Amino acid sequence: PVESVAESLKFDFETYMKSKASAVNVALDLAVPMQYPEEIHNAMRYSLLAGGKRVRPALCIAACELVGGSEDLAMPAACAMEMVHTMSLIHDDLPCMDNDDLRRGKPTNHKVFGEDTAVLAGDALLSHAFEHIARATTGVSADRVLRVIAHLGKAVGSEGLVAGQIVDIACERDPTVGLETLEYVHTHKTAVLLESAVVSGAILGGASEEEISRLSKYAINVGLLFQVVDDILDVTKSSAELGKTAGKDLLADKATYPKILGLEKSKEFAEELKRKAKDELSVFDQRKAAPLLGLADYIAHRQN
Ligand code: GRG
Repeated sequence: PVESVAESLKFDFETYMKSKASAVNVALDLAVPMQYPEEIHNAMRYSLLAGGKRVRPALCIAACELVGGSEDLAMPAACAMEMVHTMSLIHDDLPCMDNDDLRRGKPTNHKVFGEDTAVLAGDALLSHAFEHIARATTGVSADRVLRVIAHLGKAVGSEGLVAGQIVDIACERDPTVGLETLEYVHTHKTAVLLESAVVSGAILGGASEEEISRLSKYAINVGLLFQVVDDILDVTKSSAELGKTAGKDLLADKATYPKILGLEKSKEFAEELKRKAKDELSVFDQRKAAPLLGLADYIAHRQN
């Protein structure tokens, strides 16, 4: 019976994620319509609608619903989170950054449209994210919308994503990188956008300062957890699929949690991050917190 309860909870979480992802996909399709000049809108839509998991939008909507708001209130901000995320992936894949050929199982944006258009597609998505929050959010006071825009701006700029990326570039192939720097990179490259998604949803839904602060800590822990699990999977996958790791050779010297802490300690650290994330949610109605609790479990236990 314990197992079947766990199974049914897992099923609920998957259903929740699928229903949010399809609502977000519809909203994204409308938010970035095909129009003149076709070349740029085609490139923006190619990556935006390429079928990511929509974790950031789901977090934004779940946080809004948790504090009493609705999906509609959060949808423009949720879409903006995915636009920013997609921009960061397009730019991260460029030859001057990670130089990747594949993303979400398809050729990367610059492989299809060329580097010039890919840079512009990222820029346009970034800019549109802010415009979309400002124009499309309805039923919320202007001061809340302004707070969301400011929070997202900080999360993307030189104190957020860009900070994480530049430190990451500086650290590439430096095996002497320590835990503190590794944590800085992951917090900034990944956790701050997840945090912005959660905090934005909470602000729009009318959360108290105490609730916002707890949700912020939840998201930072979940973001770091995401990366620690990623590092662990890299080790367990590469020993499981011998010879299939050619693409990773370039980054063989990159610092990771298992390299610094060892595999066992990395797994313990992941457990601790998951526990800390869930502890922050203990003040909420546990039934209403189920999507965010489920997301922490999903990120901790995913297999790829
Ligand atoms: C140009 C303003 C500006 C910023 C760009 C390139 C860059 C700065 C930052 C890179 C950020 C980056 C690529 C972080 C990694 C993010 C990450 C965890 C990606 C994987 O996310 P998932 O698993 O992917 O949610 P899907 O495909 O499901 O959406």
